[in-house]
Amino acid sequence: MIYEKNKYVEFLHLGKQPIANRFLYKNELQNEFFYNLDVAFDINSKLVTHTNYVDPPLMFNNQYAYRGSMSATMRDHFANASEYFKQIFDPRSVLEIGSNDGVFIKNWSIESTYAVEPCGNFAKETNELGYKTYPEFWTKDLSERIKNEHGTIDLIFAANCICHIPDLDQTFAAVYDLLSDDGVFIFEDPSLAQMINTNSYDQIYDEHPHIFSVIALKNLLERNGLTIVRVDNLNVHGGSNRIYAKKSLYCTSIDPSVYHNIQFELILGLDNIDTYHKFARRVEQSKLDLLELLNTCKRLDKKVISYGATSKSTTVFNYCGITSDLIEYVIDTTPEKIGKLTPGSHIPIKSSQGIDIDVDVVYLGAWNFSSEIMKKEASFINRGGKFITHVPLVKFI
Ligand code: JHZ
Repeated sequence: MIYEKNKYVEFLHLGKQPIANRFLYKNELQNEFFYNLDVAFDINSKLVTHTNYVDPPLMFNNQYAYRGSMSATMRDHFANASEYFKQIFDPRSVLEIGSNDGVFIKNWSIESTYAVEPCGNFAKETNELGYKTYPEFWTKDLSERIKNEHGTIDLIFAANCICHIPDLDQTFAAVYDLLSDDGVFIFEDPSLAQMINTNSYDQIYDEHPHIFSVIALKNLLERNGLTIVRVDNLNVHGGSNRIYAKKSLYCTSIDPSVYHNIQFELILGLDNIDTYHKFARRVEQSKLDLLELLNTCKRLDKKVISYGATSKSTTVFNYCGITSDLIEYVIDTTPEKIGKLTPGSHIPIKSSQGIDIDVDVVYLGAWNFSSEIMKKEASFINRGGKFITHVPLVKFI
């Protein structure tokens, strides 16, 4: 960890974990990479962060499998967000950090939108669509080059990206350099408050070295000249926060949502290590409960599969020791995942054309899309099929 070693307290150990989005063919299993996933609370900044960070190129490279546009929920989410930002900020130029397959930038004009995406497969795709995409990690050096080529930027956006970057000080300093003086930096990531409240420990995996509270972000942004001016609580990805930050020197007003979110987090105890020790105990219980439920299904000879080959389920399967013994296969719509095996647990992934008729029980790996999935899979429910989730508690739904 890059934060001061003697000032953090480890509270959660999620065991040996693989690269969450590295889906493998059978012949690739031999040299699979594993690391210890341990989580700590930084006493100074109040940041929840891993004790060791996986080297980013091991996760984000030409074979990156996660496509943001695979769900209607997220396509609509980014279309609505774009409309809204146009209305209230009317930016002359836009830059997205971590543009993935272009699910956000596709709502903006090619002429004044730039993107940064270290996964070469996706950078190529959005460059071919006409969006100038830098196939690199976000660094100070890159932000200086972009400024020299295109000038300062009015709206810098990032969704599910900032919490992926180990060095937050460098990240925020690079944003500061490129942002226009009256520009806005907007980013959204899973909310620590929601994770703690709903026991969704599977938000923690290699790609999420930090899970953000507003309290920690305030500390980290302020030491880099940026002030949080507004916070929106979003439903997506199991509960996320959208943070609006401006240059402190030019910021004239702060929305009450910032104060309200910080008060809420203080009431939850997110500034206090005891909260995290209690959370760790609930995570252990969640593992026991899920294993008991899946073992009961097995004893009753029920056919159990999983829905969505998610990064989140990589954490659950490897932490709980779930293999194809308990979950026969996983279904997913992403072409890059189909025909491969899940990381570490090596459960086969099949294409999703509805849930097969002989399936009795479906574990929701993509529990964050449960409404979309339930609607799509109404016939499974109608014929008596059952979904299982572990969020907030292990249960049938
Ligand atoms: P989903 C990824 O996490 C990784 P994951 C990343 N680190 C991150 O931060 C979050 O996203 C935002 C499939 N699916 O979005 C598509 C169906 O098959 O929960 C996806 O593979 N049918 C960048 O991987 C998966 O489920 C469907 O009907 O935990 C969902 O993955 C739907 C709705 C989804 O993210």
